[in-house]
Amino acid sequence: MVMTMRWFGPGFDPVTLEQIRQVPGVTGVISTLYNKQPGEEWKSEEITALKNAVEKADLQLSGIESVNIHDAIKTASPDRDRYIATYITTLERLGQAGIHLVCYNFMPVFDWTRTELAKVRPDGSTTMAYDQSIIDTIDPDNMQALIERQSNGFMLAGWEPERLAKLGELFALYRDVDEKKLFENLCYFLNCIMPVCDTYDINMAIHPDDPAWPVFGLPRIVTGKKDLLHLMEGVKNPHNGVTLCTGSLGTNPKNDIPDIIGSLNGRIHFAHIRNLLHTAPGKFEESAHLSSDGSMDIFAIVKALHDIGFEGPIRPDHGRNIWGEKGMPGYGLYDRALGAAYLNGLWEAVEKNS
Ligand SMILES: [Mn+2]
Repeated sequence: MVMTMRWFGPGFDPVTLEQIRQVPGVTGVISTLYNKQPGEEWKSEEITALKNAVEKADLQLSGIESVNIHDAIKTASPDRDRYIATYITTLERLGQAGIHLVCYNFMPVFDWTRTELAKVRPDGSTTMAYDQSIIDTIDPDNMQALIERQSNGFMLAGWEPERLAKLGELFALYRDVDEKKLFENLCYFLNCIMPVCDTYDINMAIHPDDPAWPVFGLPRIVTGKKDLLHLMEGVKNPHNGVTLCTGSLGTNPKNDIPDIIGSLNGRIHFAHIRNLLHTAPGKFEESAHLSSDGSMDIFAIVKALHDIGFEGPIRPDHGRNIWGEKGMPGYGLYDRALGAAYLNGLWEAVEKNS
């Protein structure tokens, strides 16, 4: 595996590449052109500038998270082919720049959802938390405001105000899109982009839905083993793969993550590892990465990845804000660095014992 951290780019991320470079064992970053709207074309110069900035700091650009997918593609609007053509152009340019991994999601309207972005834990750290009983009382119109209020002033991935300003129109687009249609639209998109992925050896890695159940009545199609295997069968090309995100799949305690890892048979292209503490059904908070701090067995997850011979990028996913850091929720430096060190330690132990 290749240990990486997510980096949002200059002007957006208060964490610097120089800081990331000093985290032991981290050799790459996962980044994006953070100012790009879904459906916008990425220019070659912009991609090269990002890559050069990363390499100048003696790190590798190990993949892109994300190239976001326009709602026209997710809903099969009449203009979807135009947006798919733009997506293919962007993939071509990423391929030409030597990028071989693209993470994306196929969630309607809302990306990841939390009800609290700075819940205070008993140790004084703050973390992101989710409570379905709160979501059940919230008007989706108020969701953007709820997230923005707690964002420490940062723009958060997937919560672009420009896009969500038209929430009513967005919901209307999805009115007739059920799970079956959403799945068909995903397969249509993947079949269109597989040729360019084959040409440039680009692994597409779908991010599971977070949380792993329908929110605000919108369909979800990437929630567990059955869905993932269904999608791998739906488009058999090995470039159609998965981002194994333990924090998203793990929102449903019934998801057996080591078993999912074993079943995906070489189709995991990227891994996000973090831990959650389940406090009640539909209620959880993001804990430290350490197994004993949450509800997941992180050792078993790392071992399962090692056992399948996983060679792709791993990143410590969300961390808490600790030591007074006023970081982007989930993406402060310190706790993610601790996470990377812990995951590297587990990996070394598994490796030396095998
Ligand atoms: Mn994730």
